[in-house]
Order: sequence, then structure tokens, then C-alpha cells
Amino acid sequence: MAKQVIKVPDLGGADQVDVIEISVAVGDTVAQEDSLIVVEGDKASMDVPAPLAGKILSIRVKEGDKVSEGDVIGEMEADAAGFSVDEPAEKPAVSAPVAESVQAEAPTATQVAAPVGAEPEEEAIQVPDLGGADAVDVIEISVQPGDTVEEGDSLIVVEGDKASMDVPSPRAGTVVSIAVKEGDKVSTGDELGVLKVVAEDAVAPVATPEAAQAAAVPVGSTAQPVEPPAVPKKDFRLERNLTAAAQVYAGPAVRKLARELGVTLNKVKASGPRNRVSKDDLHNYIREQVKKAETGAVGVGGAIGIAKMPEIDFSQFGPVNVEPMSKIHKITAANMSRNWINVPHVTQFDDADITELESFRKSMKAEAEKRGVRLTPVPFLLKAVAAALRAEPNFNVSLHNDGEHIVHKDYVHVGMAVDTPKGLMVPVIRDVDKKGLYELAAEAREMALKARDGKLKPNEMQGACFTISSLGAIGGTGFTPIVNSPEVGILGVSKLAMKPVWNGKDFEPRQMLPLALSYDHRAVNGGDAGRFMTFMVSVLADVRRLLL
Ligand code: CAO
Repeated sequence: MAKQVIKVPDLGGADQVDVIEISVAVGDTVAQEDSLIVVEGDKASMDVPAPLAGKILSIRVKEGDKVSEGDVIGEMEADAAGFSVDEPAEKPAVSAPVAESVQAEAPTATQVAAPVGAEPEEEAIQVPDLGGADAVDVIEISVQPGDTVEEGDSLIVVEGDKASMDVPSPRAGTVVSIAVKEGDKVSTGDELGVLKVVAEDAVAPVATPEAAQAAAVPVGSTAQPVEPPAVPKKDFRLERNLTAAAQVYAGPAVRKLARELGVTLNKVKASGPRNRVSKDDLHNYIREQVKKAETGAVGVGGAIGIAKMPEIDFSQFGPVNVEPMSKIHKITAANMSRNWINVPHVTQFDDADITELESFRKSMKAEAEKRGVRLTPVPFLLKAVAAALRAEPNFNVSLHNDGEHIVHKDYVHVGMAVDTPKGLMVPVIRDVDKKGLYELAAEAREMALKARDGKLKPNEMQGACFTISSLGAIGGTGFTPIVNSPEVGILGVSKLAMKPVWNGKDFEPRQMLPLALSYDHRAVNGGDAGRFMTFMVSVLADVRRLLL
């Protein structure tokens, strides 16, 4: 097996480029084209691939070194009769880097039909000469319509097999449109977008920076070429790093590997110079994720995380019968978990003295029945909740999806949890604040029946501002309901009980209704909840106020 000296290939004219990553170690076995080192010039980085398959015998460079074409990178032992980079065989020893991308000056995007004149003109911009590469990936759009760019500012970043490169703006101006998007494939000459050039910058059509410089003659001037205006060049790689989390500093091989493994690069902790993500970083990230998956811990910020539910075979403890969950049950389970995990819950408790309300309700029962409705405590609770939502509008809100706004609602629709054989359903009674007690009683009953018969339409279960969950007819002294997000509050009602209440002189038997108000502490605070609950309790205690 032949020992081969590996040398830095043609760098497209660039000299003294930085070695920014050593991708292999002595003793590693590599396939032909595997990245050995990554070098970086002024405008692009590129992998230097193995010229042939074999074993790495030595590495003569280290991160931070500067290398030029022909410098020795190391030695390797070829797997089979191969070819040496010193003695080119039929196939070139090192594939030409895509787009000849490590260059002192990367080619700028090509202007088409740049006018000579003082008025700002729109110019089509084309993908420049990519050094023979074809159909390279657009991996980043660095500007958007309306952005002002200087000559040389990055417009897009493209990535071929071996290198990524910025496509810089040929001129200073304003971006009118960008005709490509991330994931597109582009080739030399493809339309990239439209640039409106600033008047004083207007020049004749050019294709290269050199030509641009030669042509940069002030309008109105004659033959003498003058120095082009000094446009500060930027390091776009660094700038991208600093301005957008999604724009990660990584070499093509690392990007390719990340794509293959389905890893989002901006989640990977970078350890390289200038926060560059290396292959080792990627491997470490994957090791970490696998470990987490194996231990069942999903990261929630702390060291412990949420442990995965263990799989248990219950038949080992006794006879069991396994049956499928209903669709409603599955949806409820998923929603409950989502709301429980996402919503920071607080539950506030109080007892409402509904002694008067109960005597009023009982006195009205016969009349209600004549009208064909059952007057249970639920319509009174609906009415009290509606009044409280109007009195404390901070409860009649939802958090906006963007996480930056609160949606205030000027309607009062209330959901009512109904226990059905198929699972929990929450029909919504609309405009509760505008309806009377009999109307609410009739609608609540109709909705409960529809829910139990499985006849609720999707729109009859949407749009609630708040939910009431009444377990009063079933029993219990209290429970902590889960907020039905995106609503921010839910009232849990337990069983009415006769309790001794101190009236200042004696203990008096009063009919007390236990209430539990759970709320989303991201949207409302304890003060809002305290006021809401106090209002509820006071209107339920004084039925005249409720009817107002
Ligand atoms: N305390 C004592 N008795 C109560 C009461 C309370 N808090 N609330 C209702 N009752 C009484 C009613 O007055 C009625 O008795 P009368 O006929 O003598 O008046 C009896 O209990 C039965 O009421 P109901 O259940 O038929 O009707 P409702 O209007 O009280 O409730 C509904 C309707 C749909 C809310 C209820 O049937 C229901 O499904 N509740 C369960 C909700 C649920 O599952 N919540 C949990 C969600 S989270 O898992």
C-alpha cells in the first residue's frame, strides 16, 4: 500500500487561508472525498477532501495555521493502488472546490443592464460565475426587500458539495426583490433578484469586481478612471453569526452531516473559533440527545427534566382487560397534558353563600317547569361568571400566539364541561351576558343533551372565553380544574353543603357552594383572580345583584 503525501489543493488563487478545523485524527480510516481539514479565506470556507480512501498516517497542520496551495497537510496510506496528489492520475487528486470559493475576492452577483445616469434604476441581479459548479443550494437569504446594501454585502449564501460562499451585492443600493428562497438550487446566470441602485453609484454594466472598479467613473467624467469610493468590506460570516440564531457558522461537511442526521444546527453548541460548529460538536450533541432519550428525560431547563412514563405490564399483578380509548378521550388526554405543561396554574378557593339563591331557585322551580326548563344552579353560575368577566375584563383574554400580545375579548361565551359516556365534552354557550336565566337553563340543558348524544357540531365547542366545570351533582368538597387553554380561567364547582357560618353573634346554618378558580398565571395575576372570585361570591350571595 502506497504512502501518499497530502497537499493543499488549488485554492482558486487564494493564499494563506486559515485552517479552521481538523476533521480527522491520525489512525482514522477515511473514504475518498471525506473532509480532512476545513480552511477559510476571506469570503468562504471549504473542506479539503481526502484524495483517496485510506488511513491517516500524520497530520502536519493544526487549527489556526495558515496554508497555501501545495503546502503539506499530512500523509496517508492508500487502501488500494491509488494515485498521488504529486503524480496526478486520470482523476484529479482533489476535486476542485465548488465555485473556486476560497478566493481573496469572491465573485459578486452580476448586474444586468446597469444604466448610466443619475436617477435610481432597478437592476436585475444574476447569480455570478460559480466556478463551474452547477445547481448549488441556496442555504441562506441574507437580505430582504427594502434592505439597503453596500457593494460587497452578502445577498445570499450558496452551498455546493464542498464549500459554501456568500454571493455579494455588485453595487450599493436597495433590495427591491429576491427571486430565490432557501432550499432553491441556482446556477450561474439565474436571476437572483432586483436591486435599486443609488443614483451617484450608477455605472455601466459590469460582471466582476475588477471590471466594476475599472468602470467606476463618476457620471459626467470622461476617460480617466478614478479610484472607486471606499466601501468597507464586512466579514459576512461573522455578521450572520451575530445577527440571527438560525444562521449558524459551520462548514459544508458539517452542514451536510447535520442535514443527513436531521439536526437543526443552531441547537448545537459550537466550540470552534468564532463559534464555529465542528463535526465533534455535532457528534457531542447527538450523543447528548441519545442519552436523554434513553434516560427518558426531556430537557425543560433543569438538570432533572420530565421522566418518561415507564411501560408496565399490569397483567403481572392480576387479570386485566385492555380496550381502545375513544377518540374524544384521546383528544382530551392530549389537551390536558398540553395545558398542564404549558400553563402555569394557580387555583384560588372560596365558598359562596347561596342560601338566598337556593330559596329563590326553589321558589321558581315550578314556574320554570311550566316553561319546560329545569332551574339548577348551573344557569345562575353562568350568569355570575358572565357578570364577573364583564366586571373583571382582565379575565376575558387570551395570550396571543406571538407571545407578545394579549387578546381582549368583547364577547362573553362560556364553556360548560359535560360528562358523557364517550368522555368529557365542553359545549359553548354564546353571549351569556345577554341572556336570561330561563334561556340559559334551556340552552345549558340542550347543549348537555347534545353532548351526551354525540350531536355537538365543532363550532358549538369553540370560542369560549371561560369554562365552568360543575361536579356539584356528583359530589366532593373541592378540586383544582385544568385551564382549557387558550382560555385563561376555569371555575370548578363542588357540592353545595350546609355549613355553620359566624354572623357576628351566632353560628348560622348557611348553604355554602365551594368554588375553585384556576387561572393561567401568565395572563392574569393573583389580584385579578382575587377580585374575580370576590365578585362572583358576592353576586351569588345576593341574587338581586345577579338579576340586574
Ligand atoms: N351542589 C348540589 N347540588 C347540585 C349542584 C351543586 N353544586 N349542582 C347541581 N346540583 C343538583 C341540581 O340542582 C340537580 O338537582 P335538582 O334536580 O334537585 O335541582 C341535580 O344536582 C342534577 O343536576 P344536573 O347534573 O342534571 O344538571 P346541572 O345543571 O347541575 O349540570 C352539567 C349540568 C352538564 C354541568 C352536568 O350534568 C355535568 O355533566 N357535570 C359534570 C361536569 C364534569 O364532568 N366536570 C368535570 C370536568 S374535568 O374532568
